Amino acid sequence: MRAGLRCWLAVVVCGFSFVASVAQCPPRPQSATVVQDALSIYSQNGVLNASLALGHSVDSGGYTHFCYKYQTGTTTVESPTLRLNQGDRLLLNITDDLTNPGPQSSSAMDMSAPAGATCGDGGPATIQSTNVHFHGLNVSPGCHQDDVLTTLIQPGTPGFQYDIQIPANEPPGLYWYHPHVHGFTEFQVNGGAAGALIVEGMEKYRPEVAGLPERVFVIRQQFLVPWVPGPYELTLNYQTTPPFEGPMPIIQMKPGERQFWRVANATLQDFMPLQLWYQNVPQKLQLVALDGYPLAEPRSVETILIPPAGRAEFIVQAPPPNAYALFNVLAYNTGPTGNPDNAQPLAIIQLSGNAAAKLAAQSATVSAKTSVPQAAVQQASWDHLKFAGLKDATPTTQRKLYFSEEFAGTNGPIQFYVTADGQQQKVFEANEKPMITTHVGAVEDWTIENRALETHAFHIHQLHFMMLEVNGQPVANQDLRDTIEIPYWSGKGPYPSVKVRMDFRDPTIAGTFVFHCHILLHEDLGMMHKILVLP
Ligand SMILES: [Cu+2]
Repeated sequence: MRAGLRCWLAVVVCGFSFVASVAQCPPRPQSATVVQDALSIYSQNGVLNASLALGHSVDSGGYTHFCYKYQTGTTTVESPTLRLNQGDRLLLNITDDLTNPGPQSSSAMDMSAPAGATCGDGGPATIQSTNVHFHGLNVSPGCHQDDVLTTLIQPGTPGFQYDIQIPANEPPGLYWYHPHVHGFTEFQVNGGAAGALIVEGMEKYRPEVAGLPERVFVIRQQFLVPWVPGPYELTLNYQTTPPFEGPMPIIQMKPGERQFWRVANATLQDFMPLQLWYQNVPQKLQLVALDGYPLAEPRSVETILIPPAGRAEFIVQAPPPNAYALFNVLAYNTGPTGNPDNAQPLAIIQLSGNAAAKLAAQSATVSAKTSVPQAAVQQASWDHLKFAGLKDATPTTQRKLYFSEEFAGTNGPIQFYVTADGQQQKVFEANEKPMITTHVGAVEDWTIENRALETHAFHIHQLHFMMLEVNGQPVANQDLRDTIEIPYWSGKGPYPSVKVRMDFRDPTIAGTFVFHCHILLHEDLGMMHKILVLP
């Protein structure tokens, strides 16, 4: 982030009046208490039927909160974990309760309404509009499913019904949901509007996790002033974390216990190398899935890098008694024009027998879900899992894309671009024609370069892609990902790149959808384009 852009944004944002609104969001957990998982809600008889309302608050520190409110009895909770099985249907009703959510509805920040078809309430996209993206799900981009291009939900309307068919061959794992109105995604995700979605059945592909107590951790980020990269906090299941050592969220484990951790990076921009330190020594983690796709083989690692929007699922061994145990994020260098992603602890891990942990537990109960017993697990066939056989498929097309940035005018804002090679660099517009057109049945190898002095995170909707190469070298593990970091260019030498295989063989995903950088500021400023998959 260069100074020019920061100043421009400060003028834009600080020119708005921040209106203190009625607190709509439920209170968030106190810092330095026992971390609890979000409430899980489950599909029943093949259907998960739920209603969420998007609300807004400003906390005592001035941080703006956005929240997905879910009513359970007389209690309102935030961002429940949606749990479905392969082949289930998700009926999700979303209402928009936003009123004066910060920058007042200003015509300067209204984005043009999507041209052509509209889905939902229509009208202009403003700071008060919302919609939902189901990140990672290999589902239709059509209206009422995972359509972020034409779906707009406006305040004061009856709401909007999502009706999503989870494919029978959907990879089991951790996905997530968040708003995706172009121009305002960062603002709403910044405030915390993000939740986990789990397709059950990991133990059928990765039997290592069968019988283990399961934890779902969502790491979120909040800038003090959205759009102005500056002071921010990371939160772990909505508990603020200290930027340095200090009172921190407490994760409890039983002595000798192994737990199955499912971690989503729901930050706006943070590239997170995660580690577990026991007595200052990084521990081995057994990685079993990335981006909601089980690994072909589990992997023993010390560091798990999750780019913004990525997920990692791994097995953790409890620390020995009296060990000082931390769940840490390491620093990550995003390059000369990137944001500093600093090292900090996310939580302290305490054995549930410890006196301090007992004390903390008096006010809170850990809600670890115990997964199905090992004996009950039937192994499923990998041959039927989505994207099976992609490795041996013959690509029908090769493409090259690149990320780039430039100043526009004297000391003006940076422009952020993602471009298909041979086309003109331009920022995304709602009414643009697709930058790439392909068809159902295609298998394409894409080389994506980073020509900017800043790391970017490539994401495409509706499908996972197979990792083939990094910087021209074959990767050791051909993982299936939906979001991948592409490190910054140093200013000389070849551009850093990844080569991935895109699978358009499933007719479910026919339609128009997007690929973009998942640093949400970049996405909002137009580092995104459309792809059309013809039936
Ligand atoms: Cu970016």
